Amino acid sequence: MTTPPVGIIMGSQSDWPTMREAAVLLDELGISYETRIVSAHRTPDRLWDYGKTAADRGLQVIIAGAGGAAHLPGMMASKTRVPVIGVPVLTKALSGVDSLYSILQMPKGFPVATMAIGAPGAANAGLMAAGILALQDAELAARLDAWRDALSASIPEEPTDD
Ligand code: RP5
Repeated sequence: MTTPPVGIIMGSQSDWPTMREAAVLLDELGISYETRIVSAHRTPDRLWDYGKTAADRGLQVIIAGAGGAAHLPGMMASKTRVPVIGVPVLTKALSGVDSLYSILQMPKGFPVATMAIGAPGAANAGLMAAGILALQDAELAARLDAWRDALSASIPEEPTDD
């Protein structure tokens, strides 16, 4: 089976409603991806195996989402040179600020491109992955430009009362 360019990984099934927003964007832009539940704490061996094989399998970008003690994106970045985009999942206890700080403050040497908390961050992760892949893919670049133009065109110039 051919490896898609993007891997979307998440710490739990409960992260999927958020991470699906990244998948929706990749679908819209015609980018294939795989999805996996990979928990830093509950399935550490799965995390290690995924990171160890990511580059050789041909993954080009990993989008990693987790909530709370959100160690998945950072640990994945420590295990592979494949760029990791981190998505802090919204939490009940601390509104996702715990997730954000867990992902954001990486030590020098192991970067994670950290997005906003929650669904907007997941959607932007999809767009960020598209932008990275578009550097080497002119057709994708054109689709991404068209997507951005359509978004701009959808914004009205004046507010209404409705
Ligand atoms: C994290 O704990 C997951 O990424 C998830 O955001 C959070 C809660 O997981 P569940 O208890 O819903 O499985 O590891």
